[in-house]
Amino acid sequence: SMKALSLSLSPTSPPVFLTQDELKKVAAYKAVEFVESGMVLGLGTGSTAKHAVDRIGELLCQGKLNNIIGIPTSKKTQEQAISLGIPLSDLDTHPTIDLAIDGADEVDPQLNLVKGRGGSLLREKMVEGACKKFVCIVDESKLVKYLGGSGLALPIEVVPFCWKFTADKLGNLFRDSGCVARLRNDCKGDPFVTDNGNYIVDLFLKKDIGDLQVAGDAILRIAGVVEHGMFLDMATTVIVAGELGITIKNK
Ligand code: ABF
Repeated sequence: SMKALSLSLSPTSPPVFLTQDELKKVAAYKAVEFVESGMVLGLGTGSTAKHAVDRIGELLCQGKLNNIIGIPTSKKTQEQAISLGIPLSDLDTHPTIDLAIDGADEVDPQLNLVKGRGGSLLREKMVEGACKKFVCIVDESKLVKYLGGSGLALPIEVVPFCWKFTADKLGNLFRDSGCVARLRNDCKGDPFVTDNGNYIVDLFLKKDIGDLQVAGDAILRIAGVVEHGMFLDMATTVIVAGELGITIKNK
């Protein structure tokens, strides 16, 4: 059952309008309230998760948290955590994670997610799949009626070898949905390369793709595909920060 709890940010004072980045920070700080000393923590990637990692570093530094072990979901987050003095480990050493905090690109009403606009979906899926609790943090702009509904792409990590062949197969899979498959480029116009040395094919879906589990399995059956950006039934909690307050949705 899904329960939603709305908390007003300022019940008595007049409304304060927050920027999108401030909303991300509100969601991130709320999630960090779930962190307890001694936990093994999955550390997310992206501009929302960055606030959570900063906050964890701050609480460690102030001595309000102790014995935390972080498992980063990207090289970027690894660097951030190191700069904050957060002790780090990996999934080989810590195959079970107490809690992960990470952002998303889209959240549907069942708390299914699209992730990977930041390019770190594979490590995120490995880490968040190993968590007892996965708290996803978003501002309200990430809420969609169905995955793909924001018009943003569904990212797929593929091996560089003959990526066009893989991209064509991906596009054909969703041809009925008017799908366009496009290789992601970096700012220089070269292929974007993930932390794992792979490429990303972005699938632009024109409409609802139906059963997400079926679609995800079909994507994974294509040779050359490493992982897709749908995180189905993985988030245990989604914290949404909006202009009217924080909403906490539990699976
Ligand atoms: C990570 O960062 C990714 O899974 C997702 O693609 C992205 C969201 O970034 P932001 O918080 O900057 O919107 O969570």
